[in-house]
Amino acid sequence: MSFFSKLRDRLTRSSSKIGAGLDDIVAEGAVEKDDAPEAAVAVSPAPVPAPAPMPAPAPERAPEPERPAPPAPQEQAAPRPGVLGRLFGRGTSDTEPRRELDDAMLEELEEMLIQSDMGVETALRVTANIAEGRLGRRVSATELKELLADEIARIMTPVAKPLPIYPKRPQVVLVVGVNGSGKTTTIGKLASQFKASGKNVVIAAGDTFRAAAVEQLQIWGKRAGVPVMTAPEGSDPASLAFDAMTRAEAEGADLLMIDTAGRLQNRQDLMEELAKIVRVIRKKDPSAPHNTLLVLDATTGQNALSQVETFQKLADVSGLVMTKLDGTARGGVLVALADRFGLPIHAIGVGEQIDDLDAFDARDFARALVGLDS
Ligand SMILES: Nc1nc2c(ncn2[C@@H]2O[C@H](COP(=O)(O)OP(=O)(O)OP(=O)(O)O)[C@@H](O)[C@H]2O)c(=O)[nH]1
Ligand SMILES: [Mg+2]
Repeated sequence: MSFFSKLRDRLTRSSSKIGAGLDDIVAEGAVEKDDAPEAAVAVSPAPVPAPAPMPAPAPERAPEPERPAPPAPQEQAAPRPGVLGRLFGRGTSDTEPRRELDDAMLEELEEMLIQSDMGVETALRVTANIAEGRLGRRVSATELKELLADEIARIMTPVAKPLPIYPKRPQVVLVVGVNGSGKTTTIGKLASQFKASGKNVVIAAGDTFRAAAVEQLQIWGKRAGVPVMTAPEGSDPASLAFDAMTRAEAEGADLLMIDTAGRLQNRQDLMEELAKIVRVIRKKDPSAPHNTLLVLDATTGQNALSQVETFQKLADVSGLVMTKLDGTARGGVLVALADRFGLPIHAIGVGEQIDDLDAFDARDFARALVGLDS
């Protein structure tokens, strides 16, 4: 299964209710309008041979001639375009209900986007962009989804960047985040993927708080054929990071991925410990860590925004990985993050298996989020 299909399936199944929300918004408004199918004939006096049945409500006014054709060229070839299809230059989707894009509809759209954790500011701007030049027009849910996907993709495209690989050896990748966000799993997945692409990878199990975290990494390490450096439980993670750098250098490793213990933003002591890890790594290589990945759990919704703020202060976050997009109705938070911080989003996770993590693709994400096919 392609990553897009997986993303779309999982986002639509358990997450983004955006697609369904848009269907509802349009359907609701279309029903409210008291324009029965016959009205379509009334407003289109031109004789139409073999009119197709038209469950869709009629437009209340003549469509504007400069209206761009919706991006569904294949539908033009539909055998029975119908009256509305001709009016709007559309084919089969003329059976879709349409609703006039007015203030009430925009408010509902805004509300729905805010509920999907897109954040108030981003939701307002996205809605305003959709409204621009289209007020008073009648749109179908599919058109609305296309418009929304385009807006989201426009916000996300500048941040969709795979983890950059530098010529520096070893390239040090420090992985940080709050408890349970998916750091260890993400390291396992990334290490396996880099190893499979021919990179020489070393992992440092810098979560010295929990023995289970070390075991978890060792399992991933075995699976990927990647050495995992560990230290006794309770020992100083900064000194493990230092030792790991020494070993990675000695072995000529391409990548050193350093796992860290989960830390909540309000645990000052743990946050200082993180700063210490960075200081110690820099003693070995002033340009390290070359990447500081903040792993965020999509199910935390808006809280992800404050996590970015806090970790940025301490650890100079260079990029984000968003996990658990398969288990949440809050996928919109990724749009808010991109809009607010502009930090690169390197990868997204949609499950617990190794191939459930992939590079972030703005267009795929936008279309999956609103429930459109690729
Ligand atoms: N559904 C789903 N589960 C995930 C994903 N990524 C990680 N998980 C699960 O989330 C749980 C926590 O993941 P970990 O990788 O242990 O998280 P962590 O950030 O290392 O946790 P701490 O070390 O305790 O801070 C595990 O059960 C993972 O299997 C994902 O993309 N989707
Ligand atoms: Mg962990």
